[in-house]
Amino acid sequence: MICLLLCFCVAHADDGYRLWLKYDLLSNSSKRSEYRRFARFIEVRTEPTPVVETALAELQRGIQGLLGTKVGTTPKSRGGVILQKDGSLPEEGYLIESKDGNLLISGSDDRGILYGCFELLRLMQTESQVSGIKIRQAPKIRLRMLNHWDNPLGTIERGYAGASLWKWYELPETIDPRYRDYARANASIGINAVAVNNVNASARFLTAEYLNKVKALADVLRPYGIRVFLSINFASPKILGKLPTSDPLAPEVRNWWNEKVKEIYRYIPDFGGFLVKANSEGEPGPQEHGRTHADGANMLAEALRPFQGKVIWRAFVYSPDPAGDRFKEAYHEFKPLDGNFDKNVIVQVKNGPIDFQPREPFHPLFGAMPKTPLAMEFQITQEYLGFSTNLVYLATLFKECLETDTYASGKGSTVARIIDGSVHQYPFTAIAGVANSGSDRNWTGHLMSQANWYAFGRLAWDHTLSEAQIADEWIKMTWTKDPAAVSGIKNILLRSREIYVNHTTPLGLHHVIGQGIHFGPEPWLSRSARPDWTSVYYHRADSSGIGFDRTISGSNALGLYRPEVQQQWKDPETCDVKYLLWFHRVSWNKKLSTGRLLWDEFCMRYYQGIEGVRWMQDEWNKVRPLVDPEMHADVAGRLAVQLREALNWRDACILYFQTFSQKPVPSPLQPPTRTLEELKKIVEIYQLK
Ligand code: GCW
Repeated sequence: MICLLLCFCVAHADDGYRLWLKYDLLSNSSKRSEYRRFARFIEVRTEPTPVVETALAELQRGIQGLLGTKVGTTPKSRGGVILQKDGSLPEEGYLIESKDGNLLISGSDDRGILYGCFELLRLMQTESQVSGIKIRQAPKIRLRMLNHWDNPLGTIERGYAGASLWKWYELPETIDPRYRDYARANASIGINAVAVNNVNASARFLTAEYLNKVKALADVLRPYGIRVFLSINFASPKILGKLPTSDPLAPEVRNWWNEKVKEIYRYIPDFGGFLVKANSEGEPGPQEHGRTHADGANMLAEALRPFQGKVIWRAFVYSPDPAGDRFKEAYHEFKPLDGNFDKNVIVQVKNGPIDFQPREPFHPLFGAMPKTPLAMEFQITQEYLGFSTNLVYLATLFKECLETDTYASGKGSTVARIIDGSVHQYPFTAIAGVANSGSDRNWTGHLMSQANWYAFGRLAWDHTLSEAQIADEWIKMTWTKDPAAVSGIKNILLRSREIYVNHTTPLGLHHVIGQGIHFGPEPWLSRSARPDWTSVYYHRADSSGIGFDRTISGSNALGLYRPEVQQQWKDPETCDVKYLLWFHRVSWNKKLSTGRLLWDEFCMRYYQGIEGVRWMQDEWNKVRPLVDPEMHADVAGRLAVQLREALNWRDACILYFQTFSQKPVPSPLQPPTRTLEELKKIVEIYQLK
C-alpha cells in the first residue's frame, strides 16, 4: 500500500520539464469520447517529408497521452485525422475542418500541417470543442524568431535559468535530447527561426569548427520547421580573415563575406541569415570605417542575396553624449537611412527607446521608417524584470506596445500593424524575442516565466490574441483545468506586470536599477563609465521635483512622435500617469489627475506594489490543492523572494527620493523601518563579484 502510494506520488510530481506539452490523460471522459471519434487513425495524404513526419509523430504522441489510445496510420473510411496539403492557403497557414466523419488538417505547406497539428493538440489539451469546427489560421508575421544571447563558453548574457542549452564542446558528435524538446516547444507556438548566439558575438561562430556544430543544431531544428541564424561579429574579416580592415566598402572585405556566406550554405543549405549588433556598446561596425549602418548591412545583404538569406540589423545604438538624450539616438541614426537599405535587410528595433524597462513608451522608429521593414525585438528573459525570482507575465507588456497607435498612416496604425507590414506594405516581416530558456530542468527558472515564452510565440503568430486568452490556454496546458484555479492563476498573471511596475518603477520612473547586473534598486547611482548608465541621468530628482523633461522645453524626444501621439503625452495634466516621468519633470507637490500629490502617489504606488505581491501569495495559496505540489512549492518560494526584493525596492526608492522631497510618507502608510544606509549596503552586496 505504501509502495503504491509512493508510486502514485512520484508519478505525479512534476518538475516543469514538459512545459505546456504534457499530454497527460484527460480526466474529462466526455471530452475523451468526443475526441476518440476522430482519433482512430491518422492518414498522411502528402509526401512524408521530415516536417510532416514530425507532425505525425507529435499527433500520435499527443493523442496517445491525452486519450490513452495508440493511433495507427492505416486509413479507415471514417473516424480519423487526415493530413494533406492545400496550396491555396497562405504560407504556413492551415485549415482544420470536420468532413465526412474525419478531421482534415490541410496545410499550405509542411509547416502549415505541423502548425495545424499543434493547434489540434492545443484544442484537445484545453478541452475545447473539436467536432464541427472549422479553423483557418495563418501567421501575421513571417519570421517569428528567438534570439539567444548565448556565449561560446556556455554562459548566457542576461540568462537566469542556468547555462546555455547549447553544449558547444560536445557538438557536433553529441546531440543532447533537449535540443529536440526545445524545438518541439518552439514549433508548438509557431516559432520558425532561432539565432543561436549572442549579439555581442564571438567571431568564433564563423570558423569551420563552429559551423560544423551549428550545422548539427540546424539539422535537429529543421524537421520542426525552424531555421538557424547566426549573430556575427562585424570585425570578422579582420579577426578571422587577418585582413587589415573590415571596411564594408573594401573589395577584399566584401569578398571575404561572400566566400564565408558560400561556406555557411555548404553546411546549412537553409541558413536564415545574420543578426547584427554593430556600433553599439563597443561592438565593431561600419562607423569606425566612416561608413553607415546601411553600408554595413548592404554588404552582408549582397553576400546573402543569392541564397535568399536575410540581414537583421539591430537599431539598438546610442552614443555617449552627456548632453543628449539616449531616447533619441537610434531615431537620429536610423531615420535618415530609410530607403537606403537593401531589399533583404530588416532593421530590428527594441520595443522601447531605452532598454526593456518594465514600462516604456513605444520606440519612435515604429512608424517612422516606411521604406525599411522594421522587426520588433521584445525581451522574454527578465533582465530588468526581476530575473527568475519575480512573477511577471509579459504578454501584458507585449500587448500594450503592440496596440499603441503610432498614427503613422492615420488612426489605427498600431505598432502591431507596423511590424506585420500592413501599414507600409513591408515585403518581409519579423518579430524576435530574446530567449529566456536555459539548462535549468524547468527551462526558464521561474515556472511562470514559461508563460512568457509561450505568449511571445502565440503573439508572434497572431498579435490580435488577448493576453487573457493566451494565459487561459497556457494555464490549462501547464497547471490545471479546474475552472476556479484557472481563473485564480489567470488573475495573478494578468495583474503581475502592473504589480512589478508599482514596486520598482511607478509613474514612468525608469532605469534606476542596479548598475550592470540590472537587478535591485540603485536610484542613487550617479557615476558610471557613461552618464546614460547612471540612474540620476534618468530620474533627475532634486528638491523641486523629479522626471525627465522630454517635451519641447526639454530634450523634445516627444517631438519624434506623430502630433497625435505628442498630443496624448505632452501635457503633464493629461498625460497618462503611467508615462508621466518619462516625459515630464514634475514638482513633488503637483496634484495629479489621480487627485493625490505626486509624492503621495509615488509612495502609494510602492505600497500598492507590496500589497500586490502579498495578494499574489494569497491567491497562489488558494490554488495549492488543485495543482502539482512540487511546482506549487517552487512558485510559492519565488513569490516569497519577490516580496523580500520588492520591499528592498520600496524602501530604497522611498528613502532616497525622500531626501529630495523632504516630505513624510503619507498616512496611513507605515514608513520604512530601515535606513537608506542599510538599503545601500544591500545593493552594494549585489554588486560584489
Ligand atoms: O539591454 C542591454 C543589455 C546587454 C545587451 C544589450 C543589447 C546583448 O544590458 O546585455 O547586450 O542590451 O541588446 O545589445
